[in-house]
Amino acid sequence: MSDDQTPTDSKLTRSKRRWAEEGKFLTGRISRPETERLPPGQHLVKNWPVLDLGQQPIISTDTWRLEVRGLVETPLDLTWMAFHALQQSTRVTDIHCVTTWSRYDNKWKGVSTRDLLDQATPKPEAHYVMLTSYDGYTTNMPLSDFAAEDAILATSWEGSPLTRDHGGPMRLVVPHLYFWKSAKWLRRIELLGGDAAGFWEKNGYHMYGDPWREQRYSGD
Ligand SMILES: Nc1nc2c(c(=O)[nH]1)N[C@H]1C(S)=C(S)[C@@H](COP(=O)(O)O)O[C@H]1N2
Ligand SMILES: [Mo]
Repeated sequence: MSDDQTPTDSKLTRSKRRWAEEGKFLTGRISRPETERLPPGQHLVKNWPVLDLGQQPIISTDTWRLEVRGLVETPLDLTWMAFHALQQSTRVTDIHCVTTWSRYDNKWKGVSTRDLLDQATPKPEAHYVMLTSYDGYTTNMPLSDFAAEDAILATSWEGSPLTRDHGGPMRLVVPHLYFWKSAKWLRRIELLGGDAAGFWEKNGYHMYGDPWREQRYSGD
């Protein structure tokens, strides 16, 4: 064995290092070089477009509730006050909408999905979530994506309360998936054993929706 055949330079180590650099075998969030910040087929916008089904519910924070249900040890019914008593966090994330616009560096404040899940304690058999909003909108994703480090239940954007047109008083933000997964006016989080299609997923959109793999439509 020559001197350069140290464990850090074996063939396997080198390919493992390359796989790590390429994010191979990873699911969910992959860190990428700055030059690849814009996913394929996307263009950058400075404004923030509004997209929804056309019904923007008016929800007073007095009557607002967030329910966590399904495969959890402790089902939750949180009032606005109880939600604000949880650990508050900030995240700065990019938005990638399936209609091809992206917007960089959005500053959110709210409760990280991890901190919320800690309160509910998912059962081991929980693998997916179904999200239901006050306008009747639904969307689905794996629990591990919902629990991603940068996912947040946001009540504030750029230092001001989240406006109603963008999902106020509270919306989900899951930055590493297309923005249709980020439910506005979120009301209910249900933990499930298996995947089930939400609104757009039943209407031709991809079940997972990774912008980096251009998973726009169910055939992609
Ligand atoms: N409750 C609800 N959430 C929703 C939607 C909706 O119609 N209802 N539309 C989704 C889609 S398709 C997109 S692109 C984003 C748009 O969020 P924005 O209007 O804040 O840009 O919200 C997502 N979340
Ligand atoms: Mo969208």
